[in-house]
Amino acid sequence: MENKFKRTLITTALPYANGPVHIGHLAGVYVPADIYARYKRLRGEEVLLIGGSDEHGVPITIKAKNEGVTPQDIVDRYHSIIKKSFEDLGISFDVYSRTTSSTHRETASDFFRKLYDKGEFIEKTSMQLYDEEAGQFLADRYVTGTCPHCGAEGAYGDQCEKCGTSLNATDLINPRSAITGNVPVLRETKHWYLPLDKWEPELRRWILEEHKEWKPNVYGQCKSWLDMGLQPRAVSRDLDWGIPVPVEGADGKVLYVWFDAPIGYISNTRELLPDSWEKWWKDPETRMIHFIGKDNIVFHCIVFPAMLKAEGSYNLPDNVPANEFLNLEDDKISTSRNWAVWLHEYLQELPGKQDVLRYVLTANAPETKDNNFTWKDFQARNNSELVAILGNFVNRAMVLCHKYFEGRVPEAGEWQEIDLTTMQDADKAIERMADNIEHFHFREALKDAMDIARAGNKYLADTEPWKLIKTDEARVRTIINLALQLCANLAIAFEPFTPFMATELRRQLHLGDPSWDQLGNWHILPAGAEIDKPSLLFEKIEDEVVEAQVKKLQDAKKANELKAWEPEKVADTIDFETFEKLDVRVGTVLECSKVKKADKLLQFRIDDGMGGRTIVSGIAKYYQPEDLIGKQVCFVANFAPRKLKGVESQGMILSAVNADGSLTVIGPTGPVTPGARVG
Ligand code: B3M
Ligand code: ZN
Repeated sequence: MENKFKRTLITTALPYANGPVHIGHLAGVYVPADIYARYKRLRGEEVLLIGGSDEHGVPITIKAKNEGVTPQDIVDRYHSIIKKSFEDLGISFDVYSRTTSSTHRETASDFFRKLYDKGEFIEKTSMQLYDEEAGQFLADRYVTGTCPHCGAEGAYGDQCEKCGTSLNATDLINPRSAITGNVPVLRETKHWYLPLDKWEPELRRWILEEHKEWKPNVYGQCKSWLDMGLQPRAVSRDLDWGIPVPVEGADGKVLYVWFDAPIGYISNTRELLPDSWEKWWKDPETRMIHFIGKDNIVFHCIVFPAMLKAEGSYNLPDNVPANEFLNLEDDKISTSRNWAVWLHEYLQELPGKQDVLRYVLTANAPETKDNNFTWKDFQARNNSELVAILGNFVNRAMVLCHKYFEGRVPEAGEWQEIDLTTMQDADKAIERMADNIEHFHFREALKDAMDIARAGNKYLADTEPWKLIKTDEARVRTIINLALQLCANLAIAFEPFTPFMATELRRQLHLGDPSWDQLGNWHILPAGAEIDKPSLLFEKIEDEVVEAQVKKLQDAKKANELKAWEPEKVADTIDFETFEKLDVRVGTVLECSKVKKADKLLQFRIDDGMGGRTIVSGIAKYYQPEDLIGKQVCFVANFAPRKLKGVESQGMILSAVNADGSLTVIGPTGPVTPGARVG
């Protein structure tokens, strides 16, 4: 840490309490923040890890309305799911609170009031859509209509999901209120705006000149916002869910969710440390780091800093190491399509595998570009890295110690060259790891940690103590001593990444609670000290386990497609004569076989009561030939014959097209004489 700082305040984006958290949130924000916090603690530095749920905003009210419950019910439900799942994954928050807490309400209110009293806001009136029957202004998401760009129906007041264009609610053609379905009217409303333009020159200097070290994706996004020019931004909304605007004449108005949410970081620090929170926010020797995803960059690098500047007594963040997005099985994670791995479900379905998830998400962290999570990779990283490299090395070293030296750390003799090179390799990895963590390169840092285990495996393979034991026990003492010292180093190095394993390994080695400084200490386990019999740190993950997870995703995709299905529009009306032209009959399938060189086609011989006929039908994907032999089917008997793959088809077998596109053959519900007409 740079010397000018004494302590680090780490904040993590407050997840919206309108759903559980998924692996995308974890990889982008919570796992890296936790690695950083654990590392700092291990170094003995003063650090706080702040988290909490974001419980305001329109989506929460919409979800509540759809479910017929109150917004409070929604946030109570998801706050507890989220909080518990973070705890179970070992995210080591010093505080995890919520924006509906009384401390937050007071802190956010006071903050607004201070800016108001200082004259930092401008008041503006504008025309907004209003639902007269519901008696309320309509948030953008509460208005739907036709997209003015692509003509799609059901576009929202802030965005058309069909063409992706962002919209203003007043741009929609034929706008409707989502509450009553009525046509909204325009009505004048007053709001408070933070003039970001006023802060633009200072923000430019602060970011573009003084923080060139920020990650290129973060710096670049800030630069393009600044280059476009900043505009005043409304910090209040007409809504009945949120923190009331604490000034007179603001009935029915609440703080905009993006105004109160970042203040949540302050409130939660205050809730944890009512008497000493200020030093964490105002002492220039405190370094503040915001961990967020890329969609939150502008709020954390421009809007919140402008708020803090307007207030005047707070520090600005020193860094905002925002990450890109994580995809799942090569597809964008989507809450509405249920294309996600939900943390609370993972913890239930793969119990005891917290470290594996933490490891895989770190190894695939979307640090510089979008990255991808697949269950196959999850399995491979577990089996060929955690089990085969890390677990295997530790296990071998400890087993050998028990086999040859009764589970006591043998005394090392004089180091030989290979011992010294191994130590040097490990020392270098340790040094790189610290540097990488300090610079938020957690993916690289994890590789460095793994390199210590790699060095250990190589050491055992090169020295072959199991052969040497017959001829040179003294040398074997030295080798096992060093191997165990490497294990102890691994127990420290992995604490930020896989804390459950690290705790277990420290316990097995009777290591106590060593600090980061002990890394590179090759005498950390004293000779003669006892160690436990090793129990496996990681287990192999079998195919069935990941196959079940992939199937779960595919099922979700299917269910989603079905939800989106609508029956085809009914065709134009016809008269009886036209109907009568269609000659549909019932027949019995006598033979059925696949058509050669045509994977879609089945060939039927049908008893049609008229001497039989051959029909070819494109249903091979949905039926095995033997499924249909003996069954009765309906077919169009006067369909003009045509050749399919060289076979003449004399009619058409009727089938229904299901929502997922599959076909089901249509037949009578009871026995029918072959050749009978349907009508
Ligand atoms: N709840 C947005 C999000 O989850 C928002 C973050 C607030 S951080 C102060 O993407
Ligand atoms: Zn559109």
